[in-house]
Amino acid sequence: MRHKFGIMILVVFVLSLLCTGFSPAPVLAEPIKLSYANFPPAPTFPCVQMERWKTEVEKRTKGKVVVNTFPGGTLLGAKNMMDGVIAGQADIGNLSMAYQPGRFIVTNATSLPLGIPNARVGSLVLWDLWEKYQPDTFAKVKVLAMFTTAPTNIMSKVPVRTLDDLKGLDLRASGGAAQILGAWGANPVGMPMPATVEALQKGVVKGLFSSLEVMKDFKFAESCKYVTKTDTVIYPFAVVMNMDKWNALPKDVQSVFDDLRVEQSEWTGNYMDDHVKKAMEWSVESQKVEVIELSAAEKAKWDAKLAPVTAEWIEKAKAKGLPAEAIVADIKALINKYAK
Ligand code: 3IO
Repeated sequence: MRHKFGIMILVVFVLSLLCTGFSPAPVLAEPIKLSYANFPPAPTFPCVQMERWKTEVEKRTKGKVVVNTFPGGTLLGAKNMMDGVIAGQADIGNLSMAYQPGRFIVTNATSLPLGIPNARVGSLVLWDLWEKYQPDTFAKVKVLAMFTTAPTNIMSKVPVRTLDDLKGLDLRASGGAAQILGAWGANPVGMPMPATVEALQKGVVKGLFSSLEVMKDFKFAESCKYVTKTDTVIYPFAVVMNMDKWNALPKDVQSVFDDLRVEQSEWTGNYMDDHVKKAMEWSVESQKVEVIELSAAEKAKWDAKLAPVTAEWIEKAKAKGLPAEAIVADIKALINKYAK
């Protein structure tokens, strides 16, 4: 009896081996489906880069991975992106780090006034900085990309030609960019970018301080007829993935995602730089926007107001136990490296 049972087990074992061996499992396998949340509307740059990433991933994994994208805050909003991804409400999420300045202290140091000249350089600098310091705040997620906007400028309903024009002016900005506005004497009003549309319509703010591609992508040129060129700080962004979902991916898929990280970050920087040019051509030609350039003397006054900003950040970051001077020195060195 025992002997017969043993043979049965053996037969079942051999049969099951044959089955797995001959079944066309890879062809029949369901694709891995990943959700990707984003906070602004589909035509804006964070979503354009999301669609580009989706296309590349689906192509490079030969259909093994399918990415479902959720623009416009339909899955997660601007301020709960990081926590939502950690909790698994979305598998992947794109966030603007300026909305939680205290949470992303190291990476937000890229929005100090240190002279990042464009989004391509900003994105490469941010990536390297993150990789070097690997702040704890990202310990619970897999980082898939980091990029920055182009430098920020003032978009407003009233002309801003001098620091006096700026004094007490309500302008929308977040994080490091808001601090810059404050140092100039304006009144920074914090809110995520998508909320700015209504705030401008209702007159809650008179303009905003951000990268200029939003003039076209959010149609801000229809109400903000003035742009004051300051080319000051950037806004840093991150794309993060739920850690359990990352760990569950097959190795070959992980390699595709890993290989895309720097490429995607630089691609987004280049897209942004190019798109700012196109958006401003449209704004000037079809929306009659006036571009105000500060005179050298006026610019010197604006720059002087920013002189203490970095020193103050260093003091605060040091008090929190961060190697603040090294972080600032690294950012400067990386700007030199990539701006050449
Ligand atoms: C931004 C955020 C969402 C959509 C387009 C955008 N262009 C520049 C930004 C950065 C910014 O101002 C912000 O609030 O993160």
